[in-house]
Amino acid sequence: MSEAQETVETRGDERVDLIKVDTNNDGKPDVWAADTDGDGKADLFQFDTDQDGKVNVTMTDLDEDGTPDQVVDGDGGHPPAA
Ligand SMILES: [Ca+2]
Ligand SMILES: [Ca+2]
Ligand SMILES: [Ca+2]
Repeated sequence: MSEAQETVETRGDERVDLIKVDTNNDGKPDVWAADTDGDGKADLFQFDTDQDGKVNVTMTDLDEDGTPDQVVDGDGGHPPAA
């Protein structure tokens, strides 16, 4: 983990997790797709790649065209709600 964590820009501030998946069935979600601006479409995607419950990779799709516009290590300043 780097100390100066990058922050990603999101479309809005009202995070709603549309998808939360526990891919390895350890009881903790490891893939998230969230809507931050209330339009019902996911624009923030996060992945816990080492299964410690903390996000390792964050992607935002600012124009919601399905292609990530920004990808950073860590949670990008947007930790998932517990
Ligand atoms: Ca959205
Ligand atoms: Ca992790
Ligand atoms: Ca995009």
